[in-house]
Amino acid sequence: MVRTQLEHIRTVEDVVSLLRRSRHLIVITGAGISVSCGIPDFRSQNGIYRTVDCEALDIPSAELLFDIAYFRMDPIPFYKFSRTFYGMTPIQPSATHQFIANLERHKKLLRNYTQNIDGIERLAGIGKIIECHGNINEFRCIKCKRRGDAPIIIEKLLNYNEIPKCSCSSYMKPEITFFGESFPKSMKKCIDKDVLKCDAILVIGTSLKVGGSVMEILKQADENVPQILINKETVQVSPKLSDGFDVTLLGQCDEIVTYIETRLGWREDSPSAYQCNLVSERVFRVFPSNVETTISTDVPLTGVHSRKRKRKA
Ligand code: CNA
Repeated sequence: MVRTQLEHIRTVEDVVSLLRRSRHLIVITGAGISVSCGIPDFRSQNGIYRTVDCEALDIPSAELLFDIAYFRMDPIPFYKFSRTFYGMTPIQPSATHQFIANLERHKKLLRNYTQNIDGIERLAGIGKIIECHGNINEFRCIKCKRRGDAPIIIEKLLNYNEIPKCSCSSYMKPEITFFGESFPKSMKKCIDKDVLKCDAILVIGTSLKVGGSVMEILKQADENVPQILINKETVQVSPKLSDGFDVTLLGQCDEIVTYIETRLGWREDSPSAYQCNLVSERVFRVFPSNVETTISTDVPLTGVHSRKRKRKA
């Protein structure tokens, strides 16, 4: 059955009161929440898929970097590429990671299901976390499954360009779910349990294109559970599943969650430091009101918006 948008959740005010009363929030996150930490996402203008130098890495397409069959055949392009990532220190959690940690502190978080592999949620102190696609800072042999010593592997990769191998002479692979690999069964069990309890779903910084893992949450949740999107661009859930998010808040996720925190009284700043403009029914753009800046979106927004829009002070 197709889920229909809820009549009583349609404005920013509704989202704020929802978060005020919510006790069992599921927060689904994606690469967008780590972009301000300096880690590009997959599909944005400056994302990995558009910026990776395939020629230099000697791969036919950027998607193959995270393809398990390709990795088994030749792990060198992946490790060459990921050196940049491992070399990034120190990484600080974004305002959005902190927001999720604050939801947990205020006893509102049932679970954060992240598709991210950067492990920043742990740095931010989020305890109720499921890393749906694993963590790039842990390693295991692709053959004998022996665990690798991460600090040594990373140090040798960065300093000597050494591709990590196991004592059985097979390659070590970071414990992330590559395309072509299945998701852990434990995650499915957790989703099955959590969807029965959750009272709202917040989706932040993801195109939802990878599907699989987190789409199960949206599929299985009761149709009366509110679904809110916070993202730089609109995101279409399959029309077979739903006629859309109840409310969409467009903009930089760090700015939107900061605004929400001010409205919840969790911050000193005044809520009037932000503007919330109606874009179309149930869709709002949130941004700091004192900043004159250019908003860049990767796709034209429904109706009135063009690719680049000037913010008014
Ligand atoms: P994606 O398909 O690249 O989508 C990212 C979404 O975030 C897009 O819709 C963007 O518009 C949006 N976005 C980007 N920046 C912001 C911002 N500042 N504020 C609000 N929205 C923003 O990536 P998904 O997460 O949807 O795809 C899941 C993949 C990406 C998983 O398999 C991850 O492992 C993989 N990934 C993870 C990381 C990481 O761990 N940091 C980085 C890159 C890719």
